[in-house]
Amino acid sequence: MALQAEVPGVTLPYWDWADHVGATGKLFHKDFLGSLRTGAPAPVTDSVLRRSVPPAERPAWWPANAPGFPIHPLLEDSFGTSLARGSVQVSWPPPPALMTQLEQLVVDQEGVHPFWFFWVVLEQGIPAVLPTHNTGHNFIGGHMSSQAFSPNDPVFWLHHANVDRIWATWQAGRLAAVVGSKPSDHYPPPDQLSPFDLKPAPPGHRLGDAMWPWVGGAAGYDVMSLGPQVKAILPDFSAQAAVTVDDMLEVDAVGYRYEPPGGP
Ligand SMILES: [Cu+2]
Repeated sequence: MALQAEVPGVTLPYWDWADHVGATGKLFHKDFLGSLRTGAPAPVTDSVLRRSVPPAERPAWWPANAPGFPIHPLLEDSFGTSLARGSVQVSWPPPPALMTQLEQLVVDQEGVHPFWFFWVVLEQGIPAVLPTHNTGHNFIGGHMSSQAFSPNDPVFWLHHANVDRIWATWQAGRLAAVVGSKPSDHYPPPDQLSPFDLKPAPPGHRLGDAMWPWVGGAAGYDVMSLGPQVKAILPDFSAQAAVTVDDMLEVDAVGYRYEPPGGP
């Protein structure tokens, strides 16, 4: 809703990993996000995401004072100040039927909250069986494979919009499957430990945790190992109220509505 207030009708595209309608070929094209590369990371050589784009090739909406798409020197993480891509060969795309199964994993498994399984598979995937979020980063490679600085590549936002979409689908399925449940029931109880490592969820992953950098005045809370470097160029959010994971769980209230892959 905040975005729509700025630009009426604006939408956030997502990258349909399961590629129902040939998404990969449509996104990674010289007329949109630029081509993919295999092998060692190297600068993108087509599209407006090149370091320098000749004036005649800039689209009408391109900012008049932008010569191209340089990467901030503090955020290039050894990949250089031109947007880089390039990867080793990974298993991709994920099979659509397995993605559907993941979205439907909404009921407790012998007393263990299903979010533990859903979260791990959505984030890490299952090697050689179900590539998901992490593999998507490495499939693109270059800046996208940087844990801290992958948002340099605009495809990051389409990648994470798909994470959010799958999560929203899972949440809707869980609300329907667990009669009388509410959005906070999408999360494991605070005292439940991970069935994988018998530890609580890490900071930033728990229901009441503030979401960095929107942590308000909380001193010492910082999930970024590169915090000082990033903070030097970030706006200061400390005067704003903290935003918690719980605040963001009601996707309907936040104003998101997702079109199915391939369009309505
Ligand atoms: Cu990511």
